[in-house]
Amino acid sequence: MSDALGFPDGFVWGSATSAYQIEGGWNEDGKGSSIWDIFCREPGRIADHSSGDVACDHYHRWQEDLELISQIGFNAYRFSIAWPRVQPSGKGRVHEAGLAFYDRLVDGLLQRGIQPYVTLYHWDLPQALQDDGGWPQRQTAERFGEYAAVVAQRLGDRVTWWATHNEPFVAAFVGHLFGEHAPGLQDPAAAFRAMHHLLLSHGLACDAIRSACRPEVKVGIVLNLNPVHPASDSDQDRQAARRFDAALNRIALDPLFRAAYPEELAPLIESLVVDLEDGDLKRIAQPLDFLGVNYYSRSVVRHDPDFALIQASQVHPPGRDYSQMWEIYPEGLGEILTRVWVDYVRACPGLPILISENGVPVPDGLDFDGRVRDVRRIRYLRDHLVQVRKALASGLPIRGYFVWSLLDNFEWAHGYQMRFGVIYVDHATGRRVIKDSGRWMTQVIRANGLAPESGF
Ligand code: GCO
Repeated sequence: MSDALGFPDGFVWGSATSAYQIEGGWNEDGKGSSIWDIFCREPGRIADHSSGDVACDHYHRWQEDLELISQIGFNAYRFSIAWPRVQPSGKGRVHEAGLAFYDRLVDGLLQRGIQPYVTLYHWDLPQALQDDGGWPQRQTAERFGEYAAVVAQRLGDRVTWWATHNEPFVAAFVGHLFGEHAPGLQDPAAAFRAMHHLLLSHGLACDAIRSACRPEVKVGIVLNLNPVHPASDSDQDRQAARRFDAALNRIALDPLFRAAYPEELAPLIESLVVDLEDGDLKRIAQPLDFLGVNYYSRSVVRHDPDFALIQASQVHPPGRDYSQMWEIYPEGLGEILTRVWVDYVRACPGLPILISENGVPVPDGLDFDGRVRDVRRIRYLRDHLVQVRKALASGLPIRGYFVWSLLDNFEWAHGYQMRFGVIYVDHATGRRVIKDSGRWMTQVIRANGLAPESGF
């Protein structure tokens, strides 16, 4: 590293998206419906009554988007594959037109010198599999293994970096316990079973990818991880924070790295995951080639007897800095990276960490002269990159950083009200404008180090 603010040679600078959030083309070229296609049509599910039917129209505008990635200077791009494009009913028949789209995308990235980082599942389960019971059913994990094999056979000659899942916690609990994401259930048993099967399917997909790809393939998983802090020094709040950490972070980390669920959750897992079989945890705990960490914020937690499952819930301390969705807490990135390293990754020599998402929803828009001066986003990215730089300086094996997101896109239950992009999208016309944060990222990437905030 050249100087106090420089990053290591070869550091990966990327941006990230997901299929449902940007592609649109929801029923084109034989694509099957996903649970999000159906969920968005249910009244009251999406704040602005929108859907990903068109989204950023990336399905048609992908070449323009690749040009923009190039123009900003990112050397990597993380995107997800829509399972219902590849297998419209989630099993059996493989749909050539769907695979061909991703084929072109991968070729287009490689031609521009941008490394593809593929995520196989970013929450858009084929509806036909939901109709058969979805993630709470074990057979869905088996279907996912088959789907992984299909995609890996097709793209594995060119794609090195594969994430099986994005944020299994969110897919399981926000989708099956809080009911805020598809499929919109509020059922603890379904949520815990979904979590187990998502993790199991990760193990099955690891096997499938490794046997279909070149030996240098890198297989990992992407987790949402938050440091969890007690709302007060009381014993009750501290214990609540421990339980919350088990339910949010260790529920994925412990099975993946230690082949065990956290002991705080044992009674819930034993009573709810009725089909946990011998061998499942071993399959889940396959050696990883990388760990993807998505970081946005921390969780501050108090004892809460009203939330029966873990008697803990989140509070939002006054007087802090907030975005439209969460507290802005850059130190938390350093904290979670260090914790993941000490508690899990250090025991796996050679295992790199990727910051696979980091970004912020703050209001922004076109100014009179056509520029988007998103100064709060620049500040957010810079403050978080300072934390990454510090973690690198203390020896953590961090290989890359991906901004969430490339484009303003469909932010799930919030619809289009949240803008996370370093590229502004006019959702009425599809027009794209690189924001000041995108231009700032260009300077960071060129310098391979932190650019000053001034000038933007
Ligand atoms: C997530 C998802 C993204 C979200 C982002 C902001 O990882 O939660 O990967 O789809 O858009 O996190 O909420």
